This record gives sequence, structure tokens and C-alpha cells, in this order.
Amino acid sequence: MSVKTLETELKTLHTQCPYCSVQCKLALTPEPQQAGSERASDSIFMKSEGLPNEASQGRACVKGLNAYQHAVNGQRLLEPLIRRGGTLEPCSWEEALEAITDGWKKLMLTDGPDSIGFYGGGSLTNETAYWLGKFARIAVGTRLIDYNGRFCMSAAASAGVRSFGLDRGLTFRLSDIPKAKCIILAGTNVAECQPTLMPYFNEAKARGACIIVLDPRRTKTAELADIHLQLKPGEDARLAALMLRLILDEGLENRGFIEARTEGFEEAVRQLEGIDTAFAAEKCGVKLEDVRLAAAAYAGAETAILCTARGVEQQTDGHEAVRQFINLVLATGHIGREGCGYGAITGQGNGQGGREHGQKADQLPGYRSIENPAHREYIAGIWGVDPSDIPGKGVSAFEMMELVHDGTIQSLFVMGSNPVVSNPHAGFVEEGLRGLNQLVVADMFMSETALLADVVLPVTSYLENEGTLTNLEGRVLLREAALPAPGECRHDWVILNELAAKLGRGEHFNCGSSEAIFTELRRASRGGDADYYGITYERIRGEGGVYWPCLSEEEEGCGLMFTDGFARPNGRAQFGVRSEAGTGPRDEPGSGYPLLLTNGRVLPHYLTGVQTRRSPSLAARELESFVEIHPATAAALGIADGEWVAVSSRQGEFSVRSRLNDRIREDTVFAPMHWGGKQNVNLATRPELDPVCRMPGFKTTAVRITPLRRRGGR
Ligand SMILES: Nc1nc2c(c(=O)[nH]1)N[C@H]1C(S)=C(S)[C@@H](COP(=O)(O)OP(=O)(O)OC[C@H]3O[C@@H](n4cnc5c(=O)[nH]c(N)nc54)[C@H](O)[C@@H]3O)O[C@H]1N2
Ligand SMILES: Nc1nc2c(c(=O)[nH]1)N[C@H]1C(S)=C(S)[C@@H](COP(=O)(O)OP(=O)(O)OC[C@H]3O[C@@H](n4cnc5c(=O)[nH]c(N)nc54)[C@H](O)[C@@H]3O)O[C@H]1N2
Ligand code: SF4
Ligand SMILES: [Mo]
Repeated sequence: MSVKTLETELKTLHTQCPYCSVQCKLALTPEPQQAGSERASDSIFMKSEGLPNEASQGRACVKGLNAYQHAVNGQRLLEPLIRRGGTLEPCSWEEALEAITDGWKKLMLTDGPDSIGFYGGGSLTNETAYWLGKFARIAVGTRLIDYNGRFCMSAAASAGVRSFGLDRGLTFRLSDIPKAKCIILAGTNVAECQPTLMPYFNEAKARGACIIVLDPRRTKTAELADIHLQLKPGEDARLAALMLRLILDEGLENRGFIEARTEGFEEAVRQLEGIDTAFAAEKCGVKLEDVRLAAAAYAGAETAILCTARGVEQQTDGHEAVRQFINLVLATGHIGREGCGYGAITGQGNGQGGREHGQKADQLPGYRSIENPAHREYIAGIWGVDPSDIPGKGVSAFEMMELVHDGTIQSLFVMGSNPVVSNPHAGFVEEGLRGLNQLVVADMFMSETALLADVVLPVTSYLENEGTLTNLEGRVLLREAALPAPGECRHDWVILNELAAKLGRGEHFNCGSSEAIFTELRRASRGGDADYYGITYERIRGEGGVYWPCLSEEEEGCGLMFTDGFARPNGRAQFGVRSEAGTGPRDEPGSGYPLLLTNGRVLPHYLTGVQTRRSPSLAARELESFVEIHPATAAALGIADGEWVAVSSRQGEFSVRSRLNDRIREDTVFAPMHWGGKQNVNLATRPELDPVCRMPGFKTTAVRITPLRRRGGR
């Protein structure tokens, strides 16, 4: 839709934020451009407000309020592009789709379907995520599909499954937060990453809750804390085990809960016996006395909530670290009651739903296992194929990039991700993508990954594409389309329908609306752990959102989990034991690389910044990347505030301005992840993965920092 048409319509549009996992509802009213206005001619301004909804209660943050600016931005891709003689040029849809399927058909004959990979994302709607998983497996027949959520939720997911038998972001309702008397926030910066949730925590504090934050930086979230454990990056598993040990030493565990509802406690206790508490605290870089206070506050509280996010999870021992935190929850019995629970604070808009319905290498819809014969049979029945037609388990996102690099994957289809910026060891990933036979990217913009593509497909944005998304508390929400598709943009799921038809598999991909896909998804998820069967568009419209699991249209959906039993076969939760599957290699600071680099987010930008860097109001708040350094560390290195530095690791380096800040540990530096090119923090991060969940160790890389001016004019 052109800017002119939009302005003349002037009606209020109702939508839902495209960014984080809260999924705030928004209202947008286009404002007419004033005569003589200095605004750029291709931009349009809208009045943007939060709309009442259960999760954010009508609040919205600066990202959501300005999100529309990318959707109506003049840089939107409006027609397909194809590479001819080295350059990307506009082409017809017919030509683009034909080129893609021709490439696939050739590869299927010469190298088989496992030479073709699919890479999805947690911003996609449930319908698209489900359709993409089905497409990869039965339109193309490849086992190689995974998605960016591997870098996001996988450690919490694997730990939740092993401990509770089920993985759902929060096991409690947001409304439980103010009822908690103690809250542990480990490696989560809610104030910048889910800002509209802060009032829940403020209310808990106002009601007297003790708030404990574990973060190597004194973040905006840490400002709320009564106890801030400013630990060394990567030491969370050790710190959580130390806390449990101190709880047991004081006899503060909940014996009744442990006996009635858990198993494996004795083994978990045994692993703690060898802990030298003073040594452990020193290794974590915190005071033993503070840990003792935190442990006692958590265990002694009548109600308590414990949350983890990427600070704890994006480690080569992320799975183990989360299990250690869940051990604290189980030992104190702080779960399954009002004001209690464990929560992995999910990240992307559909970070939760995106991982439930088949984008993950080892899963079929409804959290079914691709290796379970009964699960395969059920899904084959829904899809109208033979169980043997469904390929086996694939590999994780970064391992797919390894297969791209070594030439096993020759064609990669990317929908809803910018992997060249968001993967660890980005230099290696870019090299691999450049060597592909065929790279196809479906996006709204020329992302850093789209720039490398052979075919680029223009897709609709959040304002144009209808579908469901599942927020961090497992609430399934419906985002209605507010605007028609601009130019020749198509919905993701329409593109998959068209590609399937060209492959002669159209009969399996003939749903003509996202609601029709959702109806199939409901049946596919039925009886699975993530059961959406009782959820319909009509119900969501009427109720504003419905929690899963929801087995029938009459059922309300379960907000507070595990009130009676856990989801494991015997109904008991399982304590985690440290040696279970080992951990991936750590990156210790050492000769030549004396500092630890960690990374994460800043308020105005979102992930690789493809969308937020194209919203003028957001871009203006942070124009470029930086590295946060403690003033004492900077002084020792002779680095001034704001000067250009190279941050180098054993893998690679990026260059940014320094930003001196005494809120970070002296042995640690921090860089945001929202910029590509030479500023990309992932040029330095390392490729090692957690052995259980295959999460990369993003948050700990040994580095050195050198001022660029010392490099002899380089
Ligand atoms: N503004 C904004 N909001 C977002 C996003 C965004 O890009 N921008 N992305 C969304 C997505 S997809 C996600 S996954 C979430 C992420 O949400 P968070 O996980 O909260 O975000 P991060 O900034 O990656 O990391 C959180 C904190 O972990 C700390 N940390 C670093 N290393 C360690 C460690 O070893 N141990 C501990 N305990 N803490 C550590 C960092 O200092 C940081 O403050 O945010 C969502 N919301
Ligand atoms: N160093 C470091 N690296 C990290 C992290 C970290 O903390 N530190 N965090 C990791 C985490 S938690 C995450 S979630 C990943 C995310 O990293 P990415 O997967 O790269 O995520 P985005 O930057 O959101 O890229 C999404 C792309 O899809 C496009 N897009 C948005 N919506 C749609 C849609 O509906 N359809 C289609 N087809 N395209 C769409 C956007 O324009 C954008 O180009 O990064 C990971 N990488
Ligand atoms: S970014 Fe998150 S908190 Fe902010 S408006 Fe969007 S959904 Fe809400
Ligand atoms: Mo994420």
C-alpha cells in the first residue's frame, strides 16, 4: 500500500508487536503529513498506543510503539530478486519460484534431499512454522531443518523436559509475579528485553518481595535487586549448585515436597558433597556471604519465583546450568502453587510457539518426537503420507552451518532469520553461505543474509500477515492482518503452497488461509505435549488469548502448571545431576586473551537489527554498536571513552567504539548483538556447543581489546 493511500484511510489499525515474547497489543492511527513538513517523503508517522491485553495490561515499550516504521519503510522489498551475472535483479514470482524448484529437483536427483536445508525463525507465526516443518519433510523430504530458536530457548527446553517432563516458558501466570515473596532473575534483563513486564516485578517489590539478580552487569533490572550477585560469566551452574548446598546446610529444603513430588534428590545431594563453599564463591566472583543471604531468602520465602534467560542458557553448559536452577525450585517446593514457579523468559514474538510445531530438527508438531514410531504414525496420518515418508532427525542450527561449510548442504532456504549475523563464529558461517550452490532468503528487507542470496522472496510484515503467536506464558494470541500486502509481497505460507505445487506436492499444501492451516495444526498437535486442539480463532477473538495445553474447546487452558503432578510418566519431577552428559568446552581467559566477552541486548534494538535499524526513531537512540568496558580495565589498556577498538578472540574480531561503564565487572566486557558487518559481535564468538541441547556458548569468549589507533594506520 502506498504512503498516500495509507494517509487517506486514516483509520485506526489494531495489531500486535512483532518483537519480544510479551506480544503487546497495539493501535496505530496514521497521521496526515503536514504541508511543508520536513519529514522524508517515503516515511509515514502514526500515533501508536498500547491496547488492553492480559499480558502487558495495555502497556507498550518504545520498540513496539515504533515498530510500524520498518513496516512502512521505503526499503521494504516489493518484488522477488534473482542473481544474474553476480547481481540481484528484479524478476517475476514465476521465475523466482521456478529457479528455486529447478535447483531442488536437480539436487534431489544428484545428491538426494539431504543436500537441501531449511532454516526458520521464532518470528514466524505458528501457522508458518508448522507449514515450514511439514514442507521440508514431505514436500522436499529432507531431514535438515532447524531454526534460530536453537540459539535462544534450547537449553531451557531440554532442561525443562528432563526436569518436569515438559517445556513451557513460564510455568506460572504473569499475575503470579506480584504474589511472590522472593524472585530470582538469573541472566535476564527484563527491563530492556521485556520492558512491559517490569510493573509486575515492581509490584512484587512494593509488596515486600526480596529480589535477587544474577548478572555480570548492574543492569536496569539489577537496579531493582535487594541482592545483586555480579558473577563472572559462565559460572551459573556452579553458583546454583552452591546455593543448593547452602540451603541444605541450613536445613531449609522442603522435605515434604521432595518426598511427595520429586525423584533423584539423594543423587543431587551427593554431587554437592565435594563443594568447597568458599572456593566456589571465589570462582563465581561473588561474596559467599551474599550467596548465603540469597539462598536463605529464596528457600525461606513462603512463595517464590525463579527465572532464567539467555545469560544462563547461552553457554556450553547451558543445559546443566538450567537444571541446577530447577534443582533449587524442586528442593524448596516453589512450584505448582500461586505465586510460585520456574520460568524461562522466552525471547522472540513466537519463540514459544515456533518451537512446538515442527521447526526443530528432532520434533514433529505438538512437541512430538520425530524418533518415536507412534508419534510418526500419528503425524503421517494427519499429513496423508506413509510414516516412512517422514525423514529422521536432522541437526541443530549451527551444525547445519557446518554442513553448509563442508558442502553437504548445497541449497539453503532461510525464512525469518539473518543467520550470517546471528550465528556464532560468523566469519565461518558467511564463508559457508557464500559457497552454497543455492541460497534462498524470504524476508522483508535486504538483510545481511539476503545480500548473499541467489533468490530473494519479498514477504509480508506483521501489519499484513495474519496468524497466531504464543507468548512467554504459553498464551496463544491472534494477530489479525491490519493492512493489505504491499507491492508483490506474499505471505510466508502462501510461498510454501506455491513451491509445493511446483514440486508436485500441492495436494498436501492446499490450505487457502492461515486459519485453515491452524485447523490442521490443532489436529496435528492433538494428544501431543503442546496440545492446541481446543484453541480456535473464534475462541481467541472472544477471549483475547488461550493458554496451552488446551485439549478441548470447552477447556479453559492451564495457566499455572504442575499443580497436581509433573508431566513425566510417574508424575514426579527429576533432580538434575551434574555429570549427566558433561558440558561443552569452556573458553577461559588466558595468554593473549585476558578478558571475557559477553553480549546481549539494548532496549531500542531487536536481534540483528534488520527491522529496528530501519525504524528512524529507534535507530536514532543507538546508531552504532559499542563495547562496554570497566573504567579501571580501560585505564590499564590505555583506552579512552568512545575510541575505536578491535575486540579479538581466537575465532575472529569485530571493531566498535568503547563505552566506559563502571556497572560491569573488571574482567568482563559486553557488546550488543544488533549490528552486522565489521561491528558484528559474532565475528568473535566461538563455535562450541552444549552437548545436550546444542546451544552455542555465545556468552563467554576470551578476548583482548586493542585501540585501532595503535595499529599503525590499519
Ligand atoms: N530490546 C530487546 N528486547 C529483546 C530482544 C532484543 O533483541 N532487544 N530480543 C528478544 C529475544 S529473541 C530474547 S532471546 C530475549 C533475551 O533476553 P535476555 O536473556 O534478558 O537478554 P540478554 O541481553 O541476551 O541477556 C540477559 C543478561 O544476561 C547477562 N549475562 C551475560 N552473561 C551472563 C552469564 O554468564 N550469567 C548470567 N547470569 N548473566 C549473564 C547480560 O549481562 C544481560 O544483562 O530478549 C527479547 N527481547
Ligand atoms: N552473540 C549473540 N548472538 C546471538 C544471541 C546473543 O544473545 N548473542 N541471541 C540469539 C538469539 S536468542 C536469537 S533469537 C537469534 C536471532 O537472530 P536472527 O534469527 O538472525 O533474528 P532476526 O534478527 O530477528 O532476523 C529475522 C529476519 O527475518 C525477517 N523477518 C521478520 N519477520 C519475518 C516474517 O514473518 N517472515 C519472514 N520471512 N521474515 C521475517 C527480519 O526482517 C530479519 O531479517 O540470535 C542469536 N544470536
Ligand atoms: S517489544 Fe515486547 S514489551 Fe515492547 S511492545 Fe513489543 S511485545 Fe511489548
Ligand atoms: Mo532469542
